[in-house]
Amino acid sequence: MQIFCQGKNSCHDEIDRKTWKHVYTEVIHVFPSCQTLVKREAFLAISVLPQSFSMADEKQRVLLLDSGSRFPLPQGVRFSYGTAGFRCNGSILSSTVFRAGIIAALRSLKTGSVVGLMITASHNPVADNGVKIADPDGGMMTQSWEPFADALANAPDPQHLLQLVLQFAMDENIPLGGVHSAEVLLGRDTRPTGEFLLEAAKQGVNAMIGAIPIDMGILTTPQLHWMVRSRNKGIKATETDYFKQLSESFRCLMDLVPKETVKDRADTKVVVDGANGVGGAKLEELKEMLTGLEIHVRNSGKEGEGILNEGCGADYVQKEKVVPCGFCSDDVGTRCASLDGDADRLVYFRVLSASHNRIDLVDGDKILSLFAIFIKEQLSILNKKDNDLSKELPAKLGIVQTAYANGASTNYLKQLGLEVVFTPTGVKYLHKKASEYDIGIYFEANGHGTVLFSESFIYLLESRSNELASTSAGSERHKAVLRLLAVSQLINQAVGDALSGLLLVEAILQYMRWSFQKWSELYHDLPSRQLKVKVADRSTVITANAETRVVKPSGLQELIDMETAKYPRGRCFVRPSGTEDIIRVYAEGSTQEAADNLAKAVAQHVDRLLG
Ligand code: 16G
Ligand code: ZN
Repeated sequence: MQIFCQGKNSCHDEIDRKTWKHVYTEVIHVFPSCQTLVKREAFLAISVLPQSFSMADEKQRVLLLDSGSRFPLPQGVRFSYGTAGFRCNGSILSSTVFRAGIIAALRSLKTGSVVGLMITASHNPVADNGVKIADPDGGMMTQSWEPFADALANAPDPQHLLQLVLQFAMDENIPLGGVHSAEVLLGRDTRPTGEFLLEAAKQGVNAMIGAIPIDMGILTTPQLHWMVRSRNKGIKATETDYFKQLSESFRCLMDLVPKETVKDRADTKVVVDGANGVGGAKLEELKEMLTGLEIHVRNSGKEGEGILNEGCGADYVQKEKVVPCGFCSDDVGTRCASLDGDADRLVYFRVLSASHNRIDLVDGDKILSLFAIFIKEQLSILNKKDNDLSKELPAKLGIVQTAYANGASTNYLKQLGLEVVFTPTGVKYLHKKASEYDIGIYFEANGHGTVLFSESFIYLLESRSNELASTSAGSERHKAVLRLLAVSQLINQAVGDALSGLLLVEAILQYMRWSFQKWSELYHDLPSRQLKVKVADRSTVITANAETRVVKPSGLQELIDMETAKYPRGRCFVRPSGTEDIIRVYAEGSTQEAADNLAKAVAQHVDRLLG
């Protein structure tokens, strides 16, 4: 070993990290005929180790090089962690998933907690797949690690990969070589490429000494996030526990529906489009544990039922505003819901005319409004003014939306006296903002959202519940506290979850005695239009103010303002997609024609400037 360094440094300890590359090159010249790539790489890595590195460190290097060589980077593709992890055609994703396994293991080593790795491409076509990492709190991986994730995913060969890992571990103070142990929970949806990508993820985790991959099987994305969060809180976290928590909190909410309303309660039947994905199958299991709700699943993903996300699912229904496959004229008037491929999005709809392919859509904005009304009502029952001020429990309630929220929904929520704030598109932004409140409700119009309760507020609710149970059990105030606690149990605290969202919607509709129509007519959406523009480089568009203003290229925002001013109630913004190589244009106006024209005019400006 030392031969290679003689004449350079007499002691390996003195080889600075920065000179490793130089030594690599040199060694490659000395031994151009090593038998195999793996052996040569492993040998090289060991040969440049400072003596202070232990055998365990050496083993780690050999392991990374060895396993890295089994997952070569595909040619001509650049991977980017994007809004929701890496995504592309599933057949070329194994090197990326392998590397995501390494990142997840490092994240677990760094935090000393369990993390998650989910293999899914959500609402995208069946041939696509993707991978994302869940942090110990069950939320998305911290953004500060995204540049490292991007670099690792694109490392051209095992040596670069090794170097990146070693450098990052050093920068982040992550002890390697098995000093600490790590655990990564792995989940995947029903995509055909999921199984072989799972194997790549396992090998990625196993490439870090001390890290253990735990295969949790086929899951919805929110189930995996829930499991990670629960495991780190010391709560039982199997799928059975998940179903138990959902069904029990749902029963609790249903038991608290005022009895006098039972006779004229809302319809208890809901038909659910499972997008031929994992959500449909899970809902079939969950529904067996529920009482007071009749769930019928279509597009459940069973053999012969149809293709994942093709002509069905939440994304299709919300974007196209048409009847999904599997639904027909028999369904006219029935309350229906759509999940996306990995069941983290939920929208509702009612078939108006199957022959004309018309639906009445209730999107994420209206689901948010329903949740907000219910929670506000429970808080006001709880804080009803009487002589005893000590019984009040003031809560900071916040609503988080993105620029895609229909303007009519924002007006409606503000008129209710609620605090509404905006963030850029992507769950990681909305979730973070919502967690700043005692109760934060966030939703994207596409149906991804949840209700977050702060730990301290849950603690206050629990102590208030105990107090009221002994002083005024069964009082309206007591029931309101119990309802809020049940909501915090039912609705996923880690990430938007279509299954728990569906149960909460159904329980609230029963409580309010609302028909679908009543809910749908809370406010009328302003007509809107979305367009995409293919551009040479989407990163040339930089936005500010939660994506509502363009900062770069200069002059574009002025053009948007000029076009928008032509339309009463006009609103328009453009942003680079986080998942596709395009610029998205969104416009609203008082008529559909106005929205269409505004979107078209702005799209033309974008195309002219950047196309
Ligand atoms: C991803 C995001 C979703 C966002 C969408 C925007 C997560 C889990 N998912 O699907 O929240 O609305 O990207 O896509 O964060 P776009 O950037 O292509 O418009
Ligand atoms: Zn999804």
